[in-house]
Amino acid sequence: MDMTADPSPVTLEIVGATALIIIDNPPVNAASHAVRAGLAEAVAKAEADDAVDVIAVYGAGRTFIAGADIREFGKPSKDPILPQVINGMEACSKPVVTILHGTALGGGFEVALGAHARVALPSAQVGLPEITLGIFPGAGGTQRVPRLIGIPAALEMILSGRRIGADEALKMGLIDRIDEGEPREVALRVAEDIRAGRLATRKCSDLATTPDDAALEAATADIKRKQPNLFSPLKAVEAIAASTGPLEAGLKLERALFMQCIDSPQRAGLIHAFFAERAVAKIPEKDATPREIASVGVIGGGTMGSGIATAALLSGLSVTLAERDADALSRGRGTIEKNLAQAVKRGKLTEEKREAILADKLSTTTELADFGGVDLVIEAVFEDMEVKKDIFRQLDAIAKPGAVLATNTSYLDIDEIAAVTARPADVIGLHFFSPAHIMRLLEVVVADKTAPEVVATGFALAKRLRKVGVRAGVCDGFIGNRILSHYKKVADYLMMDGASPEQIDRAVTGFGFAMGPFAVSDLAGLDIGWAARKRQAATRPPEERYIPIADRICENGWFGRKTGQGFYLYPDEGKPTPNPEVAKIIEAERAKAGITPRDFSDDEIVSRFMTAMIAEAVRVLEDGIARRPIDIDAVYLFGYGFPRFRGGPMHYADTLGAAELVRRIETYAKEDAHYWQVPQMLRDMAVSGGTFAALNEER
Ligand code: T1G
Repeated sequence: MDMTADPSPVTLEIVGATALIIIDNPPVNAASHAVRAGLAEAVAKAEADDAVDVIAVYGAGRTFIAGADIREFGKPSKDPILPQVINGMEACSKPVVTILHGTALGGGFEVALGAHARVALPSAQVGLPEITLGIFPGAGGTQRVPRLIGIPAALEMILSGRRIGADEALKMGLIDRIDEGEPREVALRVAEDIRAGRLATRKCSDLATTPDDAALEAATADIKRKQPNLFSPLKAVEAIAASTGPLEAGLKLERALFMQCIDSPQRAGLIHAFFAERAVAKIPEKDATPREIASVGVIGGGTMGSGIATAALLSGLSVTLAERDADALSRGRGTIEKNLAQAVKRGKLTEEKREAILADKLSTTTELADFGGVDLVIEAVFEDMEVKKDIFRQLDAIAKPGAVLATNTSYLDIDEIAAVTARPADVIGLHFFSPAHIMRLLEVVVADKTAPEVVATGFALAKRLRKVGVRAGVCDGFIGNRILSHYKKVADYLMMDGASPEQIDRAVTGFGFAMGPFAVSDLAGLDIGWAARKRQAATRPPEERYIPIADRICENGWFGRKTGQGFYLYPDEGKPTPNPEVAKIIEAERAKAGITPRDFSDDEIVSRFMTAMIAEAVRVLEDGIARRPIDIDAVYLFGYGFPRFRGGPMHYADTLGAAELVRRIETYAKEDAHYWQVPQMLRDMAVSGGTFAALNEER
C-alpha cells in the first residue's frame, strides 16, 4: 500500500453479510478518477468476498455522487472511465443497491442506474443535467433510462436536464423505493429487505426499450426549431434511439457521440458558464462578515423599485416601499401585486403565499422617516444625481447605525453619492437588471469607501435573492452598460454604412443572442438612449462618429414597443416587422452624410459587433472595474442574454485569440481610428500568447 498516496475517497465496510461502499469526496462526491477507481475496486472485492451477499452503495456528506468531475473535462480521460465502473456494477453476480440522498445527478444517477435497485431518501433529487453542459449522459444514461421508463419520458428527462424529486422519480419508475433515515441505516435495512425478498432487484440490462420512432422524430423536430445552435441535443436523441438495440452496441454508440460533444467548443463554453456563476462569489471581501438583513426599505415604486421590492419579498424579506405621494405608492404596490400574480402563474409561488406576503411582508409609506429601523435601504428613483444626493442626505439622518445604504443607479458616480453622507462606508451600489424580480444579474458596485462587510452583505443579499452577484468598480455604466454603450455604437455605424437594423439583429441572434441590439433598444425604450445621448453630448469627444438615426426616430415620438413603433412596428397581433419609416430616415441620413451604402455579410457584422464588445471589456479589465475576465462573462451571461454555449465574451475571445482580435481592430481602425483602438492589455497578450482564461487563474 503506497502510504504516500491520498486515502481513497471510497471505503468498503463489511457489516454482517452486507458490503457497504461509502463514497466520501467532498463537496459533492463528484466521480473523480479516485472515486471511479475506488468504486470499481470495492465492488470487485465485495463480489469476491464469500461472506457478502448484498452490496449497498451510498454517499457521505450532503449528497450521493452529483456527477462526473467536470473539472476533468478537456483533459485525457483516465481508466476506469465511468461506463466501465457502471458496467462492472451491473454485471456483479450479487445484488447491488444504491441509496440516494441530496442530488444524484448526471454520472451519479448513472451509477445508480447500474445498480440492481435504487432507494432514495424523501428529499433526494435525481436528474441528468448533462445537456446543460453541452454534452449528454455518457455513462449509460441514454441506454438504461429508456429501458426503465420508455423513450418519451427518457427524452423529456435527458433533453430538459431537469431535477426530479423522489416522489416523481418513484412514480416514473426511476427509483424503486423511498425510505427515511440516514443513508447508512437505510442501506443496512434495505440490504435486509433484499435478502428477505422484500425488495426486488433487476438489472436495466435485462430490460428492453419499446421502440417509439414518433417520439424520436418529434423530439428531433422540436430541437431543430427551438435550439438550432446547440450541438449535443441531437446527439442525445441519436443515442437514445439506439437503446432499442443490444445494450453493448448502444453503449458503444453513446460513447462515440458523447466524445464528439466533449470535444465541441459548446461543452467548453457551457462548462465555463457553470463555473462562472460560482467563481464570481470569490471576492477579496469573501471572509468579511455580512450584516444581518431581515428588513428592506425600497425608495421608488417605478419599474425598478417595484421589481426590486418583488425580488426581496419573494426571498422572504420584509419590505417597506416608499414613494413621494399616495398615487405613486398605489401604482408601485399595484405593480408588485401584478409581479407576484405572475409568479403564481409561473408556478413559482402559491396563491396563499402571495396573499401572506402582501398581508404580512409588504408595507408602504410616503415618509422616509419610516426607514429608521430597516437593515438595508435600496434607492431606486429617477436617475438624477441631485435627486439621489438629496435622498442620501435624508437617509444619513434617518437610517439606524449599521444600516446598509444602497443605490440602484445604473451609471451615476456612487463615490459622489456616498460623499454627501457621514457614513460612506455603508454606501454601496446594487445595480439590478429589469425586470429585477426575474433577471439573475446583480452588479455589486463597490465605491472607494465601501466597507468590506458591506460588500459581503451585498453578495449575501444576491445569494438570498438567488441572483448572481458580480463585483464592479465605479465608472459610467460599471461593467455591463459601459461595454454595451460601446458596442451599441458599432451597430449604429453598420446601419449607417449599409446594413439594415433587421439584418444586424438577425446576424446577432444567429450568433446566439436572445435579441439583437435594435430589438433590445425598442424593448428598453428608445427614449432612454436618447436621454443618455443628450446627457453625454457636452462631453462627447469631437472625433467620435455620431449617428443621429435613433434621434430622428425619437423626434417622431417613436420610442419602441411602448409606443407601438421604433426600429420595428409592434402590431397588436403577430410579430414585429421592420418600420418602413426607419428605412426612409436611414436613407436620408446616409444621403446627408454623403455615404454610399455597402453590403455587409452576417459574419462581418458579428465580427465587428463582438470585436467591439471584447475591446471595451478589456478596457474594463485594465481599469479594474471588473476583477477578472470571468466576472465579465458572468455579467453578459446573466444580464445581457449572451449565448450560454459560447461561455461569455471573454471565453469567446479566447477562441479567437488576442492576435486575431488585434488584427481585426487595426483593420477597422483604418475607417475610424477613434472608435477602434487596441487596448494595451490585448496587444501585450497578442505578443505573449496570453489568454483570458489564464488571467482568471491569477486573480
Ligand atoms: N464536478 C466538479 N465540481 C463540482 C461539480 C462537478 N460535477 N458540481 C459542483 N462542483 C463544485 C462547484 O464548482 C463548487 O466548487 C462546489 O462543488 C459546490 O457546488 C458521465 C459526464 C451538485 C446541485 O451537472 O448542479 O456527470 O466553487 O456551489 O449550490 O454523464 O453543484 O466551492 O470551488 O454548485 O449546493 C453532471 C453540477 C456532470 C451537477 C450542488 N452533474 N453541480 O449545488 O453547490 S457531467 C452536474 C450542480 C456528467 C456523465 C456526465 C451543483 C449541485 P467551489 P455548488 P450547490
